[in-house]
Amino acid sequence: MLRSTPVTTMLPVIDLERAAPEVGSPADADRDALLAGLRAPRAWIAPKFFYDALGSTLFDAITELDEYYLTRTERAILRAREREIAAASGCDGGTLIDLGAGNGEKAASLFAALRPREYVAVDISVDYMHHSLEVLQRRFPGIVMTGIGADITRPLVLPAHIGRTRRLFFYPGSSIGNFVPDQAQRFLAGLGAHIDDTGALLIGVDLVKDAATLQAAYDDPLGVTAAFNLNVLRRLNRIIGSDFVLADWRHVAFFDAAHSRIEMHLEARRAVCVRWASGERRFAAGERIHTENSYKYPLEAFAALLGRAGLEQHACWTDERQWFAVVLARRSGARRRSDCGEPTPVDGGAADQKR
Ligand code: AVJ
Repeated sequence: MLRSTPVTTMLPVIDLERAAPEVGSPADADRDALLAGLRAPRAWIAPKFFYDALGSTLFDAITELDEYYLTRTERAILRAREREIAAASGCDGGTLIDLGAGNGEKAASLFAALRPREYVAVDISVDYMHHSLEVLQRRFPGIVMTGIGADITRPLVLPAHIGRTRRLFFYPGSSIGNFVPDQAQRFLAGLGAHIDDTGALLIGVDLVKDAATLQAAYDDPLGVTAAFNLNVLRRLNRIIGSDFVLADWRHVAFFDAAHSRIEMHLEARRAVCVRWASGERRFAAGERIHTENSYKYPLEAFAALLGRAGLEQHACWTDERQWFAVVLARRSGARRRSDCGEPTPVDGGAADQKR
């Protein structure tokens, strides 16, 4: 890749994942976790492994699908409510921290309304992010930008130069749904530790709805989600040197109402034996590898989860169908800054839940 423009050399992109390749590094932890998952009686792969360069591109393609309502619905909410969101979040002149930034477009669409002084993009796919951030920096030369390559499922470490007040953590897309509720609580509490009374969290949450709509969003007829799911096996082959044959596996996705989550799996089409340097695993025909949970919350359940994490819902915006919610949270008991002001009351629709 050509990295010779002036912007590139000035734009700090810090790769925490590759910073320390010695024993005990994130790469080793990843390999260990993958092997443990493969050897488990019910095999599993953590969803963060979806996002190599191709996986991130396939995810972007998913967001274009008619069936995948999440991204489009969230975008519509953010667009329609950006003024209220800006007023309620009080990020003006502060630091916008984008967790799982991807190409940064979602955050960028809020720059004009939020008016951050600083933008920090955090994403596990650092190569993918690097290019996007260069493009963004050229479009918004007035905003100080930093890219951080980091696995947000690990405790977040922010470089010392990142602003401490008026931080707005932005965690869109319902990525919180990848965590089981206990993990989600710990993750949110961890974010709370980086937020003072002037800070907030703006988070996207996919809401419970009819199973057919949910199912279609994760099993599209074009097969993009299937490709996204199967791509994780290519990734595995590279990371642990395994010999998965993609044609031996099939994409499976369904809504588990009891857990209120979509589950994605890869199912063996026939009996297969997968080998890697230090071992092997036999899969019977029909046996599955669990690759993702995507939790869907009732609004009240999500507010309760925030509460258990030491945060509280400050405002919430949803679409007409109540399919998706954008929630603004603060630390519980945070003293309101005098210049923050009340969020603009939203016009009375049943879709708006405010504290
Ligand atoms: C990026 C985690 C929000 O769960 O909807 C999309 C990932 N998986 N299609 C989601 C995903 C299958 C997505 N998140």
